[in-house]
Amino acid sequence: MKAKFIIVEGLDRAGKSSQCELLVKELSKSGPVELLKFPDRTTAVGKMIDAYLQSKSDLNDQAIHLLFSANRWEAVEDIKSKLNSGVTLVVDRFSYSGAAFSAAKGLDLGWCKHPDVGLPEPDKVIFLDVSEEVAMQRGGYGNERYEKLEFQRKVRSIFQQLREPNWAWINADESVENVHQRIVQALGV
Ligand code: Z5A
Ligand code: MG
Repeated sequence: MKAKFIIVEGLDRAGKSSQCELLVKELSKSGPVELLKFPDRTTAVGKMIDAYLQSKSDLNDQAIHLLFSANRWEAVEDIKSKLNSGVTLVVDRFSYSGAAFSAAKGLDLGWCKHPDVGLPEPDKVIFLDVSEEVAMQRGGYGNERYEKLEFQRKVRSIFQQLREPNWAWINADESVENVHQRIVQALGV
C-alpha cells in the first residue's frame, strides 16, 4: 500500500493529539506509520515558537508566522524520505494551522499561505471541530496565547475557508472512542 500523508487539524483542545496517537496505533496494524507534530518545539526554531506561545518572548505577527513555516520546512527532507520509503505519516497540525491562526490575527490569508507553498500536499485532512463549551471543559484550556473564545471563533471561520474536498470535518464533542471510529471511517481503514 502507498504511504499516505494524513494531516489532523482542528480547534484548540479538539483532541488532535489524543486522536493522532490512536490513529497511529490503528494504522500500524497494516504497515509502517509514524507520528509528527507541529510546532516541533524541540528544534532551535521550535524553541523560539515555544517561548512565544508561552508569552516568554514577543515577536511581530509576520515574524512568528514565518517561524512556524520554517519549522515545517526544516522537516521537509525527513517527511519526503519517510513517505518515499513507504512510511505513512500522521501529522498533528500542519500548514492549515499556520494560515488559520495568523489570518485570524488580521494578516492577509493569501500572504499567510505563501511561505508553505511547495510543502508536501496531504492525501487526507481530518478536521476535528469542537464546540466552545466542550473545549473549555477540557484540560489545560486557556494556558497559552490564542486560547481565547473570540479568537478561536475567528480561527474556525478561516479553517472553513481553507476546507477542500479531501477534508473530513468531524464533530469532536463526542467521546474519544466515538471520534476515533469516525476518523477510521473517514479514512476507510
Ligand atoms: N499554531 C500556529 O499559530 N501556527 C502554526 O503553524 C501551528 C500552530 C502549527 C500550539 O499548538 C499553538 O500553535 C496552537 C496553534 C498554534 N494554539 N492554539 N490554540 P499545539 O498543537 O502545540 O497545541 P496543544 O497544546 O497540543 O493543544 P491542542 O493541540 O489544542 O490540543 P489537542 O491536541 O487538540 O487536544 P488533546 O491534547 O488531545 O486533548 C486536550 C485535553 O482534552 C486532554 O486532557 C485530553 O485528555 C482531553 N480530551 C481529548 N479528547 C477528548 C474527548 N473526546 N472527550 C473528552 N476529553 C478529551
Ligand atoms: Mg495537541
